[in-house]
Amino acid sequence: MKKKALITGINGQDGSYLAEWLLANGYEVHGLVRSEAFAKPKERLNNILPVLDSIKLHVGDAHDSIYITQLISSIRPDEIYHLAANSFVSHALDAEPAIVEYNFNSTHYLLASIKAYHPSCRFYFAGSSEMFGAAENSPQNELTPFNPRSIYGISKMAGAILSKNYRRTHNLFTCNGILYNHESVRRGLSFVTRKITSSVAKIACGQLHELELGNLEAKRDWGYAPEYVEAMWLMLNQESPDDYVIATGKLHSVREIVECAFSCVNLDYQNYVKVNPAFHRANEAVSLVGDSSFAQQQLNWRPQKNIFSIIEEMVTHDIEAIKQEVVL
Ligand code: G4F
Repeated sequence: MKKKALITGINGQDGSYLAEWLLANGYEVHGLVRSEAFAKPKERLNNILPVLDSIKLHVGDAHDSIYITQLISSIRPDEIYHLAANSFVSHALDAEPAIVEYNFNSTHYLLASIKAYHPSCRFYFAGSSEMFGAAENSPQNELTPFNPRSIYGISKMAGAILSKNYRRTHNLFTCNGILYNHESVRRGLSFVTRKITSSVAKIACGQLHELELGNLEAKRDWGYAPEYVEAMWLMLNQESPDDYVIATGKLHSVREIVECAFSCVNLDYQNYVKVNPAFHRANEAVSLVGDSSFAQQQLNWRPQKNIFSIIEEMVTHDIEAIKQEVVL
């Protein structure tokens, strides 16, 4: 019999790559999307268009407890990947209640429903390097204490602790993936790599004349999204559950990304990039970099593609999209 998986946030970057990976590995794939996605299907469902006929889509909200209970009871999935979240690291005060409420409650409802109605189901929680925040040591690994500095990081830390608690107290098979930044041609346009590659493509095609960014010296540990979703699957397919850092272990600055993207179209970034303090973030003093040795040993997972080839792929993709009149 086919294994069944449910992915919340299937239409996002990670959800769509994970759906493809699971289908290729013989799974029956169910995906949860919010009804708002259907208001802008071209934009919000674009990532899953190629697999739309092969998956079962459920329209609902992960932070509607009754709906979640019904969904889990009716599908009875073998694995749940909880990827849906408010995932932009915003520092806007008015966004805080929604981020905390959605990110924490959705995780709680899923875990509580699994415990009550389908305790053999394995659960993946999408944690984040943001949970380390102002980390005490570098690089960070699974033993590094959490010290989040953004409301997003706080909400993710709470979800990860809850998920671990259901593992220890209720014996559920739950895994927390502590993923560092991971990019691809499906990255949302507001994240810095895609903001840069889509703007470079527009500049190269004469549709834009400058690019405004925040801190060019900010550094991140950037990996490749399709590789990171394989790590999620590997986590749920071990003998026992655990938490894993998934990272490249290499730090690069926003300036290096900008330089690389502009060099793909033979332009000098200094003629186009303006620093706008509105895009600066407070509390970003620490450059987080991950140590994924535990995942390398236990899961036999390794980061492969470096960020500069990912950026080249993204610029090429975005130029092609503009030529085909896709609005970026
Ligand atoms: O691309 P970003 O917005 O990603 P961020 O905040 O690191 O968060 C991403 O990765 C986390 C870790 O995996 C996830 F938890 C989270 O959900 C998300 O996927 O920003 C990257 C860096 C930051 O240092 C930011 O300050 O780029 C810097 N930056 C500089 N100028 C900018 C800009 N970021 C954005 N979005 N826009 C700018 O103009």
